Amino acid sequence: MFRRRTSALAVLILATATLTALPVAPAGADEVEQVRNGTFDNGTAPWWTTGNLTAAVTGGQLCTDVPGGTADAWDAIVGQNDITLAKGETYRFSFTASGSPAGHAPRAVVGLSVDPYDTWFEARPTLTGGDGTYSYTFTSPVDTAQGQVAFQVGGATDAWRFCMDDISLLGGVAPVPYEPDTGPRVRVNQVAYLPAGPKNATLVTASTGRLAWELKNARGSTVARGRTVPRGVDASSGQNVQTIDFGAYRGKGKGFTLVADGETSRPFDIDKGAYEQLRTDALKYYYTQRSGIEIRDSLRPGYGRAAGHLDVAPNTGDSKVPCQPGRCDYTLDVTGGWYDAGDHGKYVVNGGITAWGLLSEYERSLYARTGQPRTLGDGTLNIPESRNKVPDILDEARWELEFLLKMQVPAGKPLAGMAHHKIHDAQWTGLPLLPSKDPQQRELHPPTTQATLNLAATAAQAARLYRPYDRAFADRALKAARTAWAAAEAHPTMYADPGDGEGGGTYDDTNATDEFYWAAAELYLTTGEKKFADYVQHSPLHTADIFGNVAFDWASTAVPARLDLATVPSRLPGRDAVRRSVAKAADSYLATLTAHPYGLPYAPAGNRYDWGSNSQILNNAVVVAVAYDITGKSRYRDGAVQSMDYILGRNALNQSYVTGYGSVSSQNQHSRWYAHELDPALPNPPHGTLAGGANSALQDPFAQSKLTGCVGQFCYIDDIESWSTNETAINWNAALAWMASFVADQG
Ligand code: 9MR
Repeated sequence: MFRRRTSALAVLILATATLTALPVAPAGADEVEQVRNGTFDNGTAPWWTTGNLTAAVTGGQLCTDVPGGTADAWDAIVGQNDITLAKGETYRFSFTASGSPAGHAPRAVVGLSVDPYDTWFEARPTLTGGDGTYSYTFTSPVDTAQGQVAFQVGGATDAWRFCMDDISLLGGVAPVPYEPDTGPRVRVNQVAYLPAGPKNATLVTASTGRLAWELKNARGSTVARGRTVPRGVDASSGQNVQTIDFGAYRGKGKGFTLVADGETSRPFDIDKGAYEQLRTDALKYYYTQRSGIEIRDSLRPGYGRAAGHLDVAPNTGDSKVPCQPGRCDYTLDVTGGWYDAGDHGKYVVNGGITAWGLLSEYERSLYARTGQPRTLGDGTLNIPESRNKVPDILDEARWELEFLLKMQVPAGKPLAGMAHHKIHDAQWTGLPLLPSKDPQQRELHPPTTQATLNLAATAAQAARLYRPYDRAFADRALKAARTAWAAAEAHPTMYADPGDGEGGGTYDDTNATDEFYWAAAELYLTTGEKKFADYVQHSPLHTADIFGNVAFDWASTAVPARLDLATVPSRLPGRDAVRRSVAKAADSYLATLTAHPYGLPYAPAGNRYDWGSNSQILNNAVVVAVAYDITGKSRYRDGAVQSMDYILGRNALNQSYVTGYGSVSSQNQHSRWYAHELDPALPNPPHGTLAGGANSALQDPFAQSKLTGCVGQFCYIDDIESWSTNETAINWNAALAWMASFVADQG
């Protein structure tokens, strides 16, 4: 499970006030359960452990092997945070537990989950080999939403096994149900529609009959009117909705509103200027994600910070990073690259798909009918490399590419040519934490086939795109790509361990067929060599329908291969069929969009929005946009453009997911350095930062405490604690940048 905030909790828990443990009192009928998933029916989340424990559900209980030889009880903990307690309320704390061998007496604690870790109740039952049930009552001395229930199982000389079940904290007051403020019921793209583009809105209403709508300009004069189309109950929001199509209006201007059913929408422009700005901002995002370089305040006012993970204390630094203990006998200089997201990790598969996103945005500008290379040219992004005669988007992508190349195992070492999967902290750190202040040991994790092929694919793509600007780099990249390809062929099934999630994400994936197809495609497009053409044509993915509910993401990279084979000039036999397959896929995303009353090309199975759904929506839109680039048919251009509406405000929450765009936008994305919500001295994320978006699985406790039971689009909250719905990530912004550039290119 995902443990983002455990390390700060693994420190000493101070016993400040031990309250009376009374004999069991009967629970009142109206008492409220404060513990979530205390019966482990849904895995172990949101329970966390210290790094020396691995919790798993066995026989319906949470069990863990506790290592021997720790000094104190709090050296090994299983706990749950975000427990709400009310001052003066009496609680009954109960659980079932067993220990093997018998005789261990762990500390069962209710206390504060953050510094100074006050203890409000503790018990130390001596466990028997079989299940014992323990029950206590105590009165809370505080009001808090930062309570914690914890089992401190450390301090024993010998290893033992601890199991627990039916953890309950009954009492107090019911949490106030969370009601998002969704504002006016007319939902529009709060940023801008294109004057000659599609213009659609969604009205939330109890009405089932057609209603009148009016489009008003900034002075309040009605400039267009019409009637709504009832659409019934929308599965993705659970609401009765109607749609409004005002695409016939071709005027231009700022501050329009749409009025229907007595409600006035948030204002919007009809103009493409905002997309020019977004094209730039979505790419400028990467500079402040950079590792290993000082961020200059003169280039990003308000965002200047010291370089992260160079060898300046308290950083352990990325210039001599060892493998996880016992995994290799060398260290690597893996400085540079972008931090993945709100954490300080750097992951090759996600770095790879992100580098592809930026390189593909650039490559599109060279070949697409509406492409404009100068909009991505030198001097566009205000980065240290601006004015070096290389397009800024290539300079920015190179910051990551150089890092990816450093992750390759050197010649002469075991698995030479493979790429390490990731490098990150040994333990999860808390928030906020500037990159330069991270004290954790950094570690390389074992090489994987997927990471190696991500390196091969992007280095091969880089070789053709940087050649006009830097021949030596192009040669070096191509050589690394070939080496990586050969290494992956020799080790075709070396996958990341799904359990390797302490201190960083796992990015595990048990299928590399798509990465092989992608790397072969990029190597072919760069070299034209028959060996790679043959590989592409014999890949089972070459003719398969690879366009699912989610066209592509970090784990599934066949579509990037198909898109590049369809658009980058080559002599590939059967290229027309490749191009037709993209248009066919786009038709199916368009069918989804047309059927959707919020107009998005995304209808996940079972209405289960996925982690990073906003990027998945945008990636599906990329396929539709490429179909336009290939065919010139306006239905694809319009569908791709319309997909932006959801991201920018035409959604059930009536908010834009891009910071600084729209009158209400995400501001508090989970990040250790844009942590303004936790520390007013730190900034919010920069304008142009995309939030992950609705995620039905609600993996983080904060989202669970607010959103349990949410329907589709409502599974999102703009709070820094919600890492599963509201993180920022490099791959997500790449999808935004690509689409912003496409829309800005449409006149
Ligand atoms: O974006 C990733 C998502 O697809 C996965 O389901 C999730 C769990 O593995 O991880 C997400 O990526 C996170 C990564 O593991 C660590 N850095 C932050 C990333 C965004 O949340």
